[in-house]
Amino acid sequence: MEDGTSSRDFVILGGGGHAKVLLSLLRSRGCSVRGWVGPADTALTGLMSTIPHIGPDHDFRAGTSPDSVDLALGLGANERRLALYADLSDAGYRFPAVQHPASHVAHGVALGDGVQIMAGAVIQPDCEIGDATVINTGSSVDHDSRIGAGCHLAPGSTVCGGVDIGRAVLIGAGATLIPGVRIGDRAVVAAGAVVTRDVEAGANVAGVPARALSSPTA
Ligand code: JB3
Repeated sequence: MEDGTSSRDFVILGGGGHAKVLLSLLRSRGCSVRGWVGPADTALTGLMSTIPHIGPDHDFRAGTSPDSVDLALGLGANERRLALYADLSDAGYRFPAVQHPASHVAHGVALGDGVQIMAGAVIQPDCEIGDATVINTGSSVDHDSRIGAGCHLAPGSTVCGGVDIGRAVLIGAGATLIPGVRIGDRAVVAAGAVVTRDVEAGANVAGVPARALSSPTA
């Protein structure tokens, strides 16, 4: 597993709140961060203003060869993060999985490229985490669960054992998924929901127990 200790400099895509948490993670691993890439009108705050703005995406790509840096996806929005990941990895850029030192990843866990495991997160044995997925602050994924590409488990969410989550799914802060449930692609589980039954692709569910708020968009 990649632990963020690559010898290449990192460059962070995005300069908002998620990028800031990622910068903090990379610093905690002793990684060198060259700067961030994205729209020039991004309002920087606090920690983000301690690294240079390299420029917008096209300037970065024109000026930086894929084998000279490692990239980190500093965008919280699932579809945009996944699109940037696909585009830049097709162009040959590398996205190492990164893990905060105060997180725990157990034996037999498979991490895709660009996976981010934030402080306090726990992943129990034999889970699979897809490319460009974020396991955010203090969330947990229990044994034998499978999470697809481009998902976001927001802070404090709990995924029990043997859960299957599709692609580009958002699990809101503090939500709980009981053992064995299946969540379809692009579904949204609202903060604090308790999911006791399978959720269809594109559905938006909330409450305790969670119920659909809208028709699936799939
Ligand atoms: O709840 C938590 C712990 N984190 C939230 C995170 C998951 O999502 C956080 O509180 C925010 O709500 C949100 O963070 P994020 O993604 O930083 O959102 P925002 O503050 O809106 O910033 C989006 C960033 O993406 C900005 O820095 C933009 O510059 C950048 N961005 C947007 N489009 C892009 C592009 N960057 C690049 N390189 N390319 C783009 O096309």
